[in-house]
Amino acid sequence: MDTRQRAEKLLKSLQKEGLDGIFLQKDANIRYLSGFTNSDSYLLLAPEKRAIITDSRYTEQAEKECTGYEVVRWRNPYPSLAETLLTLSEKWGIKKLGFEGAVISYDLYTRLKEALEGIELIPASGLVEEIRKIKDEDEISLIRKACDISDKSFEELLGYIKPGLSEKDIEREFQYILKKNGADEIAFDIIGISGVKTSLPHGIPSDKLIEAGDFVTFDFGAQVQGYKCDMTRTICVGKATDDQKKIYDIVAKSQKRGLEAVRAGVPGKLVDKASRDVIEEAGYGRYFGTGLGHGVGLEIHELPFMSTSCEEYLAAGNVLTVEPGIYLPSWGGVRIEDTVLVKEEGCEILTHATKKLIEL
Ligand SMILES: [Mn+2]
Repeated sequence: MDTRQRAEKLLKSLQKEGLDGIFLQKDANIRYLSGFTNSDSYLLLAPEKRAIITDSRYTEQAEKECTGYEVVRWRNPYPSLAETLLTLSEKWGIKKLGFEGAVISYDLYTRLKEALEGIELIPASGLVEEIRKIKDEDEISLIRKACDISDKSFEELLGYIKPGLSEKDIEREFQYILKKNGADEIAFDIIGISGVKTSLPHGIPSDKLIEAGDFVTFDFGAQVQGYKCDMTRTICVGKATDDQKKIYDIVAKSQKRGLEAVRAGVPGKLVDKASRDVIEEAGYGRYFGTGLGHGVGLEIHELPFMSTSCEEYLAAGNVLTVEPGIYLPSWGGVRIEDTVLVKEEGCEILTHATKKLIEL
């Protein structure tokens, strides 16, 4: 799907909402609709009209990247953003303008409200995100590539890990390996934590040294042309104890059940339940505090979500994570996470690193 087709889809949503146009600030939405790969810019869209509003740092780039868009430069010596928006809206005949209430600051909203006389500002968050939930072939192939790079890089990293290195040493090496293997960027800050710190679902790598017997959890992903992979593996440095094996096996079984439950037409909360039941039946339900998974694409966390309360039905073309975990304070934790593509009859797992407990 090219950016013009994506814009057409959004225009249909605007029509349904009774809007004449929409003003966007979220980078991922702007990239999706226009191909613009940088930041700090805005997009204005109305029937037959599309503009990127940016400043002199990005105008040349936007002109090259955003086919079909008028590139409007604002900031010194040109008028303020609010005035720019007013001029365009009047020219394009916009009376009801949607904006991302969940994204723009109160300050910007206040400035726009003051300046846009005669134009109704209507909160309309999530319209682009709703379209982005279903990935097209091009998007899937980029996510696939990001997943392949992530798998390959993890395999390579395993040869580097040994007791005496710090979490930060390993994080730095991992970033290097991911980029060397073709990642444009790291999809998000790598979580590479060890020992008792593995009970922190989003722990931060520190100077802590890896010790023999430590669990080490890696939550990581490559990014390719904006598209992300999100995966987690927990390994043991040295021989795992019976307790470590026991917790690992419960999470692995839970993750497998979750994967088996993913398919189009199932509400997210049922997939969450299939996976969560395994952990609850083993008596660790209270140590699995997160939802089971989330959509992934241009953003690391996007629609749809899978948690105990998600009524939304999965659809073919969703790309999701399945990531149960058990986190035992002051002891440690295990999380196993794959990125998967939802299909009519099940799912395709896009991350392939082994889920057997690795004992280095
Ligand atoms: Mn995740």
